[in-house]
Amino acid sequence: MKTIFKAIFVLPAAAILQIGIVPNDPFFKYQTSFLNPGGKTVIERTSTKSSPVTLDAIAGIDADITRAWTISTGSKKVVVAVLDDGFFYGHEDLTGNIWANPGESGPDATGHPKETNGLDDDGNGYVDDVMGWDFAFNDPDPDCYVFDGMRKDRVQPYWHSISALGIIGARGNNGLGVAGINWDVSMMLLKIGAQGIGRDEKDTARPGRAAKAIRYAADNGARVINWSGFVSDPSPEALAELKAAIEYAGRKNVLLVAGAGNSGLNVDLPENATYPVCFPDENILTVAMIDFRGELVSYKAGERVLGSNYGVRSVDIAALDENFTTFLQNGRSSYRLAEGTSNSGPVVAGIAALTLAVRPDLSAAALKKILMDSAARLPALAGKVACGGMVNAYSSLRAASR
Ligand SMILES: [Ca+2]
Ligand SMILES: [Ca+2]
Ligand SMILES: [Ca+2]
Repeated sequence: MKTIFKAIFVLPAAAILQIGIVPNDPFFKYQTSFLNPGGKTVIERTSTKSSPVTLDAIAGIDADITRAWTISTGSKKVVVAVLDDGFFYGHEDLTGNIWANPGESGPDATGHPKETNGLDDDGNGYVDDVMGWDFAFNDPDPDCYVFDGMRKDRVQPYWHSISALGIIGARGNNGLGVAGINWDVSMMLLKIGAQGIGRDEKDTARPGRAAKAIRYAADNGARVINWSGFVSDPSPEALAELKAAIEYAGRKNVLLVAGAGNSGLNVDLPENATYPVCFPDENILTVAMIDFRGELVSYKAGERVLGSNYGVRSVDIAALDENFTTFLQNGRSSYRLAEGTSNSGPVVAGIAALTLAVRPDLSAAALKKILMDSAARLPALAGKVACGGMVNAYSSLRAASR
């Protein structure tokens, strides 16, 4: 029996922070995005060396996860597809929450494992797709070990996706690492690019790979897709193909959650449009990022002002971008504070999945409405994001439970 304890603490700021279930994961104490006690909060940037950062935080500016856990800690039955550039699925705190395609698992008629028998056992058009698929190299292994484009003689792991996986579904209350929003979940891994592709050169194939991946997710049981990325400079044909795939997913009740982007722009303006964020489709939920004071993230980089993209027509909701979660360092499991809308998006995707664990019958439209209607309104978000608020897991699960 794993230890779970409940408590309500009175805070120095005289505010009463309501705390639900606190898991036993050792780095949960740094997961301020899940439970923000407010005040000067010192946390570590990484798990591997001391590099403390002091947060000037306001109590309750968080995703209210610990109270949501009093209602549900997730379900393996909920499948979340993650689109990214390759996955370190061997991370110590992620194994166990990676999707196992039931049609490609277990022994086949001749006793060979369906996972590796070279056959398309479930007839879905993909051979041995047990975790998902690598749409970049067209093979069943969506791994993060790729040619880096500059030195083809060197193979190195790529890390971008790993924080999304940890936020959505690091194993919770297992006495190790961090807790994901979903202690239990099934994460389908869909690799749509690789380091070296689409970074230094125009990656014209990326929208097509994303479209295929979205259709795969919709056809193979995913209810939520997280895409912490975008397509840059796509052709009209490529955009149309991508939009058609998202509409297809919508007809299968799949919600696509996308980070709004980190350029600090009003993406409602045509010259700033970015995709998939600016598609009008009802089954897309787009996510801005806020800091621990509830302000839209904005900072100067030289002469430029960067930060969260926004726009009341194109951007729906906000979440904290700074999440202490899983990381990959020197090819090994580690943990660190991750930033950007690549990480605020997965907070919302994770809460969408947790909400479906409570109410699996929700349509994509109903799920999106619950997430937006139950968001905690913040003054800084008025006129910036459609619902004017930050996602709140407890309120979402309560609304879904009614
Ligand atoms: Ca198959
Ligand atoms: Ca097989
Ligand atoms: Ca853990």
